[in-house]
Amino acid sequence: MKIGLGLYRHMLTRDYYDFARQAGCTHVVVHLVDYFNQGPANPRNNQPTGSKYEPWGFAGNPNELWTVKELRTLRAEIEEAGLILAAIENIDPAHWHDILLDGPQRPQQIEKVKTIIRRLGEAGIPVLGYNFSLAGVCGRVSVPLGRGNAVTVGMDGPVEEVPVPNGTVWNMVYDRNAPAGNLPAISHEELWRRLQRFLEDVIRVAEQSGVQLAAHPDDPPMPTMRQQPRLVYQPHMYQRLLDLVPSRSNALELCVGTLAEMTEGNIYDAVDQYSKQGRIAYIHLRNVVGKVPHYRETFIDEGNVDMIRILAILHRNHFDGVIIPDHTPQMTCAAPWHAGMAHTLGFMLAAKAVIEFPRRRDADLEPTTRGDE
Ligand SMILES: [Mn+2]
Repeated sequence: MKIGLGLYRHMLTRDYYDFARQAGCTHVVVHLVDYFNQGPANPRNNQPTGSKYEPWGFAGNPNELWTVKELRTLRAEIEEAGLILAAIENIDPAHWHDILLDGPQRPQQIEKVKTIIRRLGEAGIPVLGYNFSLAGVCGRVSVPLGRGNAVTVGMDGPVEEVPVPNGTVWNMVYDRNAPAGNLPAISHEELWRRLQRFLEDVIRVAEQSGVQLAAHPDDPPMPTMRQQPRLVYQPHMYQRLLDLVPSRSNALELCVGTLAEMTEGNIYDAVDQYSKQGRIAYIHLRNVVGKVPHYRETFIDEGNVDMIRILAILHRNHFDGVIIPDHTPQMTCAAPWHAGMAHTLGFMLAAKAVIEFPRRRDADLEPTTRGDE
């Protein structure tokens, strides 16, 4: 396993790359979509939070796709800092809203996504993470209920199914001039049909480009949010996604925290099941207490999930991909995001050392004192 750090768009600077190296990372996962763009309820020093029903921010320019030159420059800057660019996480709603919504621009947007995938391949970036979700991350609250009064996010019970307004998808506004009204509710089967069509349309290009598409589960994993169905809200639903299109390019961005929030199954079986199949592109690591709709995110070393056990399962199943911290509670200091990440990465490094070199550890623990007797 390899340890990495996820960086938001405004963090793509040498200082953040150096921070990642200093904290022990070899890899980074990069968000090129600026989730925070003009979003008043979405401060930049945290994970994108929004509020229960407010969007994160505004989507990007529909006519500007990331260029090969941009992607190559990004990769070169990251490599110059001694790191490897493991993945780009998420597609801008500006480029694929009508794929999610089955709207009139779908055919053109399929071509856009194919272009994005080809360009990633040309730039030598092996993974594109995505989230096939209409309502996106929503319905959560930020509360100072973490250890030591840390501000953390979670759900404090069932939320009102406030519909998604027209012009918004996946928590971002892609059309400020959309007509008044809301997205019509659709069925779960219709959402699966849209995903299947999407994967069938782009998977050959992904294969030819050497790029894996990596699906994040729905966070929070409720059956519906804002009157829209969720795709992967129980652990077994990931298998349906994999089985839809059997290809190495149809892979998972497996989020341990989100899976642990689900009401069915158990997290250890889920991690075992999916890592055994070799279909995990990379992993989000996060701990949590409770399950939807009553849960909150915790620090890595507390919460309901035995993280050492998770990492041991991944090691046993020969997972050799990248693991990044997902989110952490905000630590009370001048740099809450940095502190939370450094704390999580320190834990991950120690766990990895113990799991990957158990014999060395045992040998060190036993004989030394005996010689001094
Ligand atoms: Mn995640």
